[in-house]
Amino acid sequence: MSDTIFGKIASGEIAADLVYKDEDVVAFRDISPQAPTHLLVIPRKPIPTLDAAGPEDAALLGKLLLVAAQVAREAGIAERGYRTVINCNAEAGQTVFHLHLHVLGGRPMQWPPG
Ligand code: DGP
Repeated sequence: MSDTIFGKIASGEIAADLVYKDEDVVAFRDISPQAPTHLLVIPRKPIPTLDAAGPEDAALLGKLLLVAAQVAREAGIAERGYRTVINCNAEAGQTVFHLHLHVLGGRPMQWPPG
């Protein structure tokens, strides 16, 4: 298992406000929300970045997106709209090196992102 904070959340070693879990994926509320709804969807597998994912992860990456859509619907933000974001490496702002997908909603989003 990963040594990152998200690996510890996935294993249950550290608590988080979980909104979804199954054998492959966990989703929980971001500790520092950037929108009224800000969820994180992570694989249990400790893939450090999107760049480190390989063809063997294709089904898992697809599942992350489907879980993101499910938790967005359950959070009540799907109809108005929401944004999914994966920050990859330092220049994109990645700070936790366990792959995670942000689900942000509940307010209008700007484009392009800053
Ligand atoms: P990123 O910048 O893409 O690596 O996003 C990391 C996010 O993780 C950031 O929005 C804050 C969140 N975060 C960091 N530590 C914790 C934690 O211990 N618990 C929870 N729930 N979220 C965390």
